[in-house]
Formats: sequence, structure tokens, C-alpha cells
Amino acid sequence: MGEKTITVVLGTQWGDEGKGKVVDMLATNADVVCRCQGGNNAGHTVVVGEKHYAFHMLPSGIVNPACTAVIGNGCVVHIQQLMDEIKQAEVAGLENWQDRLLISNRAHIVFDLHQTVDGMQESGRGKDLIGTTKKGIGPAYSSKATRSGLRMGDLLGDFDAFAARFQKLVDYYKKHYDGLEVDINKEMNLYKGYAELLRPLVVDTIPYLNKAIQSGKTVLVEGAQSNILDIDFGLYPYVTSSNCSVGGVCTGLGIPPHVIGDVYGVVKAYLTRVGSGGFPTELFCEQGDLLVNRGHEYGVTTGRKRRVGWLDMVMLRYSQMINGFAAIAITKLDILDVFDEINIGVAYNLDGKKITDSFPATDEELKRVKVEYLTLPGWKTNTESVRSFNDLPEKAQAYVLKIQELLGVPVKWIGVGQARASIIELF
Ligand code: 2SA
Ligand code: GDP
Ligand code: MG
Repeated sequence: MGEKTITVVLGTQWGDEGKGKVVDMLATNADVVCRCQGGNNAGHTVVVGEKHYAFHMLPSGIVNPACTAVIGNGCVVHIQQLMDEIKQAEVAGLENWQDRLLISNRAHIVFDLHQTVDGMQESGRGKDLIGTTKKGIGPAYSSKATRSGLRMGDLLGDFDAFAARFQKLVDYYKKHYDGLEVDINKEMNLYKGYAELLRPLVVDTIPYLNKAIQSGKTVLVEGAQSNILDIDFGLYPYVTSSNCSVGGVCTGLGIPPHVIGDVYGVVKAYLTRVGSGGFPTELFCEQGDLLVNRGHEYGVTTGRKRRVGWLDMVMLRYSQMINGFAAIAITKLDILDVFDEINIGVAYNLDGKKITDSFPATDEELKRVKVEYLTLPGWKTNTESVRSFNDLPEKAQAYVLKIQELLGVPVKWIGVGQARASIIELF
């Protein structure tokens, strides 16, 4: 078999679109599933029958027992929390992960001190807090950017050199963060143990992946967070610290752009976010409470209540421009089943100018936009058991077709429930 292109699943909005469910569905036919960015700030839910998984660092496709899971070089990994996650997933039903989990030797390590500093940075921001998950993501990527980070390969190499560089990292952070305590000996003892535990899992994933692609294996990439949380394209500074958009696939895995095949965008049928920053279509009324309650809109990692609002087409068109989705999956359509009317934000007005094909670069601007809405009638019918587009109520069909028309991208899947089976495939 010759070289095959890879499939990519990305978030189009503010995260929690249901990427985990879409990846799980596609992974039933995949040989390899990869994470290319982020860390255990992610929370990806997968529901298979009675089994509920909450993945943070592990790629969701690991649920398929025939799938090899790769944590790529673009990721940042907290080792103990990864081990804890594996244990929890084992309880939920995960099998023989030892033979099919690979971690890049270039992935950076998230230390406890990164997580402590994440918390200290947040407390220091007062009312301007970003609302991070406090998983140490920003500080770990900062260490990477300032070239003082430590990687999986360092851990498995000369341990004395690793310990010396860790000492330097601690010195740096202690100088800048008053009250930061690190028991270096205790940490290094732990890390000696981790090194032996991880030795069979840590490899150079770059030749592994490129060979897998060249030999015709089916490779799937699971994006974490989303376009509007991307460090470059998101609503800076209310973003995460990695590239969650399509560029992160090449840099986070070490694969050339021509092997990227279909990039699928996951679109929640309404909009949610956790953390601070402008949110033009945000709802503060009963309709918002209904979305939170029906959609169980609470963070999978932190348990925080998510902010909710109407679908925002300006945001989606911007995501489409950057990522070039071949098709989209609309998830959680069933959550809208009880609404009398459903709004879609179709344009922004900022200082008298209409914005439809770009996205404000600053939070200050985003907070000032006035949203132009299109109102569609609700279908007021339960859709959870529907499995074909034609069986959806006409008004639900009209909502989906309107999104497709406004975005100019085909809708390939519609999610109508949490379970793996609760999905409509259109083509
Ligand atoms: P961080 O921790 O530095 O990446 O936070 C920076 C911003 O990125 C947002 N962010 C997320 N947004 C949605 N979902 C995420 N994962 C969890 C989930 C979140 C949770 O699936 O529910 O449990 O709270 C995620 N991870 C990061 C974050 O809210 C900040 O706005
Ligand atoms: P991710 O971070 O993008 O993987 O999404 P999360 O797992 O954080 O949040 C999505 C939530 O919606 C999870 O609880 C999913 O099980 C759930 N979900 C996904 N698709 C659907 C759907 O079509 N309908 C319903 N009701 N729930 C869904
Ligand atoms: Mg999530």
C-alpha cells in the first residue's frame, strides 16, 4: 500500500465542541491516532455503551484496541497525571495500552512547578485573569520557548544532566516567583522512577509516523482546544499556549503538509466557552441556563460551569478561512430540541462597520461588537433517536442547512446525543 493522507479533527469555536466523540467514531477505522498540541488541559469525553471516558492527555482514539496512540512532539506532558489518567481509563475499560502508546522524545515535560506557577500567575492577574485550567500549560510552553524546558528524551538520557537542568529551571522560577517551594531531591527521585516507567513508551515519533503514513496506515489527528483558543489566531490573551489550528498538526507531529488530507471541523450547535474574554453572542437569561443544564456544560477537567451563547457564524467563517475544513460535524443538535426560537449570529457591527469575513484581533474590539442575528423557529421535537437527515424535523433540517449555507462547507455529521451511536451521517 502506498502513502495515504491523514485525517484531522479540529475545534472550530472555543473548545468542547465534542471532538472526543467525533475522534472516537473515526478511530474505529484508524491504525494510529495522535495528539499534536496541548496537554492535560484538554477534556475529551467518549461514551461507548455503558463506558464513559474522560481523556485529557491520551488521544481519544485509544479506546479502539487496535489503534496505536501517539503523543506528539508538540504536546506538553505531566507524567504523574498521565499515569493517573491511564489508571482511570483502565477502570473505565481501556485495554493493553502498554503495547500501543507512544510518546515523542521531543515532547516537553510539565513539572509540578509549572502548575504552581500557572496558579500564581492567575492569582496575580486580579480581575484580568485568563481562566486557565491551572495545568501548567502556559508556563511549560514558556519554558519551551525560552529554551529552558526539559523533554522526554532528556529524562531518558544522562540523568545527572537532567537533574542539573532541572536545578536551573527551579532556580529561574524561584527567582521570579516568591514563595515557590520545590523539593529537588524528592522530585528527582520520582523522576528516576518515571524514566524507567516511560522508557518503553518514549520513541522518536517522527520517523514512526512518517513511515506509518508512507505504508498506507490510517492516521487520525485529534485537535485539542480550538481555533479561537489558538495562541496566534485566538482571542489573545484569552487563549491557550499552543497552535490548535491546522498548522499545529505539522509542527506538532513532524509531518509534511502534503500528507494532510481531510480536515474536519467540529461545530457545537450553539456556543460555549470557559475562561475570560469577550463573547458577543453570550446568553445571560433563562435560555442560557437551559443550554447549560440540557448540555451539561461543565468543564471536563476543572468542573467549571461553561459560559453559553448562540452560534456565531463570524467566528466559524474565520475558523474556516484558517483551517479549510473539508466538512463539518455539528454536535449537540439535540440540546436545542426544546427551544421555541433559535438565533444565529450572522454579522458583527463595529463602529458602524459590518464585519462578516474577519474576526476582531483584540478583546477590547470583540467586547464592543453588536451582533446581527438571524432567528429560526425551533422544532420542539426529540431528535435523539434520529439516524438519518430526512427523519429530522423539517425545522431542524432547516437549521442545519442554514449553517451549511452560511459557512459554505458541507455538513457530514450531526450529533444528536452523547452516545457513540447518536449520530447522523449525511454522506
Ligand atoms: P490553559 O489551561 O492555559 O490552556 O487555559 C487557557 C485558555 O484555554 C481554555 N481551555 C479550554 N477551553 C475549553 N475546554 C478545555 N478543556 C477542559 C474541558 C476545560 C475545563 O474539556 O472542559 O475543564 O475547564 C480547555 N483547556 C483550556 C481555558 O479555559 C482558557 O480560556
Ligand atoms: P471536546 O473537548 O471537544 O472533546 O468536548 P467535551 O468532551 O469537553 O464536551 C462535549 C460534551 O458533549 C461531552 O460531554 C460529550 O459527551 C457531549 N456530546 C458530544 N456530542 C454530543 C451530541 O451530539 N449530543 C449530546 N447531547 N452530547 C454530545
Ligand atoms: Mg473538552
